[in-house]
Amino acid sequence: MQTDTAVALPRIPAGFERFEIEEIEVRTVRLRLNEPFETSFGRIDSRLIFLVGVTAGGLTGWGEVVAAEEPRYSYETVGTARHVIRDYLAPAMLSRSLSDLDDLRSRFALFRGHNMAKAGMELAYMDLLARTRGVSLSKLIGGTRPGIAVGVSLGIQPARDLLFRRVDQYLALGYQRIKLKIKPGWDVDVVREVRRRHPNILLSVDANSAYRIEDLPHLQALDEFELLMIEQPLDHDDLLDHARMQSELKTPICLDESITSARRAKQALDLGSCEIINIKIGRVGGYSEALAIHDLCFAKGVPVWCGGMLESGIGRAHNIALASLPGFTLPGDISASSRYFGRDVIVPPVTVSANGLVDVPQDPGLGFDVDRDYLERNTESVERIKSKTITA
Ligand code: OSB
Ligand code: MG
Repeated sequence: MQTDTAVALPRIPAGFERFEIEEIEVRTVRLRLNEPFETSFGRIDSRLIFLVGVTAGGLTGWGEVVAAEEPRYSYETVGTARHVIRDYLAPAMLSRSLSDLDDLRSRFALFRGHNMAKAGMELAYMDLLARTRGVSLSKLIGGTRPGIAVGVSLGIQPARDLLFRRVDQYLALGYQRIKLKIKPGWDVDVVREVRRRHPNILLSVDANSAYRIEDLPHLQALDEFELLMIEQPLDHDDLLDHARMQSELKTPICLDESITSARRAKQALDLGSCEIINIKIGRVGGYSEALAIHDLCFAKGVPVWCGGMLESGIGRAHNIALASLPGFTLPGDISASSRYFGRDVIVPPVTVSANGLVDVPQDPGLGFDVDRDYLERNTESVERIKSKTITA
């Protein structure tokens, strides 16, 4: 039996507060992307950002539901999340006073799935809790890093030269790791050329489930490029074929889509389906599950890193707090606000230093102000949910 080194991880300290949630605001805001983002499942030019604001005692906590408009990365969409929050999660949150994160988690556990919707609500609650206590979110969850290492995720480009230029541009900005989206027809040759141009950078690829186990011989061609990892080569819900593939591949497999809970993470590690895990708070249903996956991997010495979903600054600020935990030893997909949007919903925007670090804010909660006027001007829909009454 493996004996894990005992590690004392700081966890959310118990408090005495009980929240009477007064209002839950559910808002969608359209933000144009600076440049279209293309993956193996399609191309988008804007993000319909889904924000949740939870108010109690004169303070508002903010969360973001990372679901996209179409069910491609995940079965959840903006539409399903709006339905599930309005009809199930918000009533559960408002039904009686709230004692702690575990109380909220157990109310939501009565409903199956819909992790992104649940996470949006948990995020808002955690920001509210941190603001109420006057501590940063990072401090609240036991973060230890003053700054986090970041990389950039580069979509499939209309032409190779455009990709090579993007790579140079982001390296010049200081990003510590380049991740290339791949799919059949945009993979080995592209990666070979990027590696030839940059023999020493941290380089990884993300397939978003574009391959099948039969493609193993093709993907083995990537082994010579000393990639940091190949992310999610096979189906979104697969663990077994990933384990078969990992046993034949030198390049570490990192799972993204397949890891939807701490239990799935443990099963993936037991099976040998991956050597690295990408943690996205939205995909796993919120902080409680993200922290559990972090702790599991930390105890086993499995590296984790924080994934991204082209979030607005609100979701990004939560990612920064999460990535300040000690087990996040690889650069995250947490780029500067300007990599995504002309203007972000938070002030100040997220910036990346010349050595590829993002500062972890020390101010209470998310540590950024929400630009409410800008939100208002770009809002597509807003609902305010109070106990049992929904007003537009
Ligand atoms: O697979 O990591 C992914 C964006 C949307 C959906 C899935 C993914 C991504 C990214 C972008 O790779 C990461 C980012 O926010 O910069
Ligand atoms: Mg991914």
